[in-house]
Amino acid sequence: MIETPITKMLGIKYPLFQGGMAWIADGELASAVSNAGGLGIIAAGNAPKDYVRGEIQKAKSLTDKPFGVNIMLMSPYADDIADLVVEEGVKVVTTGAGNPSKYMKAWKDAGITVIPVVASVALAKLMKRVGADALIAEGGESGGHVGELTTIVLVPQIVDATDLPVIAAGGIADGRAAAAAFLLGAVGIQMGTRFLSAKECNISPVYKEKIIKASDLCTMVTGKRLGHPVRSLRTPFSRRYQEAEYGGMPDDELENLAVGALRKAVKDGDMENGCFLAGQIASVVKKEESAADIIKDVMDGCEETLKGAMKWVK
Ligand code: TUI
Repeated sequence: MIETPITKMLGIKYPLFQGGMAWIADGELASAVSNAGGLGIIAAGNAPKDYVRGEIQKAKSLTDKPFGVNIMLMSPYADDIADLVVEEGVKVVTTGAGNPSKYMKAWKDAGITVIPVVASVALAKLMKRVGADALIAEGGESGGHVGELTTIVLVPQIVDATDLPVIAAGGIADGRAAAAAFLLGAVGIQMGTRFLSAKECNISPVYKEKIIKASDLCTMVTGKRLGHPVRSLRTPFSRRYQEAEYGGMPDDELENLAVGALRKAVKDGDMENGCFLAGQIASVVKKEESAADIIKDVMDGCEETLKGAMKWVK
């Protein structure tokens, strides 16, 4: 059993979060993770308020355990979702792809536990000042929108930057990597890519198959030119995007190329036009299994690795 400040703060059994993956992390996946003792998180992504409200209500009907909502701050609906979490009495909010300072007072007044994703020491310090309860330090190995630093470099620096509990994310899909995160000073882990293979994860079978068959060099980062680097599987779409990016396509045309691409991957498994977000650790994901089995495998492996870590110490 691994108990840390984050299990105590949130009232959860395991210090393990499921990442807020846009169009993927719905009420069903989040409630399955929460029922299994982790923290399930519904992703608001770019979705409007009514869609997210529906997923929150679904999760409430499927679990009596705590769950969270992730707010993607670049979304045109971010302000609406910021209100929604207060209206719906959501207990935990995580944020990504931006600075959530302007919402902090309203969330804290509503008694919400706020855990922003940070990819730099400066944002970590700012989040401490504006009242964050904990931080998620997400390295660039992760899928989706990525920062500059890797997890092994970022986590200890975020741990040292404030006295807040830190959850490590990016490149973690098994017990070995989870144990490494604890050794870096994290008190919890967040996984996205590993949960893509969960039975309760409602993505196209093509997407799941691509993750299970992925190899070590299967992802790439596109979007740097527009200032929004995104890690995804190498597919005909991502290669075409990369060619356009470095071939001088005008910015507005390049932006249009990506419109709706996440949805096309998740719902239709469309390899030509869909963007299949995934972390570099995808090749470690070997089979489809329940969220509960994933959590048990990672936490058992983590304990075993941590106990075994003493074997070189004389
Ligand atoms: O947000 C994510 N991952 C995401 S968001 C997303 S949807 C999207 N679609 C198209 C373009 C871009 C995004 C898919 N995946 N992870 C959390 C995360 N946040 N990673 C890095 C950051 C981050 C980066 C810079 C957070 C804050 C930040 O600085 C903001 C500032 O203003 O200082």
